[in-house]
Amino acid sequence: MSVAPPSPIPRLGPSSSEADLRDALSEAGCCVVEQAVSAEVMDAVAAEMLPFVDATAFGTTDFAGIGTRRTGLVVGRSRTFRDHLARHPFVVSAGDHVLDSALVWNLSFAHFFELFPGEPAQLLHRDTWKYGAPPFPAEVDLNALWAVTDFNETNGATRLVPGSHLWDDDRRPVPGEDVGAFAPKGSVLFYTGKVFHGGGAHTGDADAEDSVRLAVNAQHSVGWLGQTERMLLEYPPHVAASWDDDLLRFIGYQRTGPALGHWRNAEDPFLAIEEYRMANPSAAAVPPETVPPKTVPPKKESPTS
Ligand SMILES: O=C(O)CCC(=O)C(=O)O
Ligand SMILES: [Fe+2]
Repeated sequence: MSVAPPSPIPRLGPSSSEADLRDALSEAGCCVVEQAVSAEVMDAVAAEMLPFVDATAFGTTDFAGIGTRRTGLVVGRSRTFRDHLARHPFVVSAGDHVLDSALVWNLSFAHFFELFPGEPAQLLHRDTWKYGAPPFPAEVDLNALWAVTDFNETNGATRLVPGSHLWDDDRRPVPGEDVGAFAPKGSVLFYTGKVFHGGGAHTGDADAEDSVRLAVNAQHSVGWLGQTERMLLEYPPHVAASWDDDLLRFIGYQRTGPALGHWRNAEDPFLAIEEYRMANPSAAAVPPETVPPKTVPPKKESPTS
């Protein structure tokens, strides 16, 4: 039986409207917003994260990828992520649309991904499988995968099955149904938790400049689900007091339902930040935003070559 060619991944630009973004996500469950930020912003994220990656272990399973490293604590380590990516207007609009069944939605995790030459394609999957729960009636997750380098035909651009967010729970993709999310550096790929997708095969030359595919994966989830990262443990008030209030709520300093997410005597957890700021007035001062410096990420050895 021949398979119908997959529909293309919708492509938007930095000046596309909110309506275009909503339509793309409703119909395909995914889209690329080309060059949502400048290449300099991505270089700054890479420069902030690369000092930490050598302490990160490679994956130990086919799914995690033995040629893939995922380094955490992106919110704390990358000021550029906090200032330019975390609450980017496209992210906020996409989350408000896809996760609209919940009163609030949060950042669930933010990881810095390195995909090295030689890494095979990842199993096509739905991210909602990670919860080990019965199928959800609505979308609970939304990914923003930021292209810190180009995503192209050879360096493992994510493969997706547009429209598969609407499939029955027992349907699985067959070969030929997935398409590559090619995207220039600075773009953001959105896909919902129900869209089948997976990292592509990295068939590129390990000796080429910029051979490692770099990405920041920010995943967002409805407020009534557990965040993937224990962010309040990672970013307690003495670490995070100077951050923007909206960002603080977004990482978990907020109630997440009518009677959910309390702190102490059923209080709003944002009070923990306010009390810390009152006791430590200088900690509340937000340092002025810096222009991201232009830097080129160093080349890495491939563990699979
Ligand atoms: O790296 C990618 O392109 C996607 C990775 C992914 O889907 C996952 O690890 O869940
Ligand atoms: Fe995934």
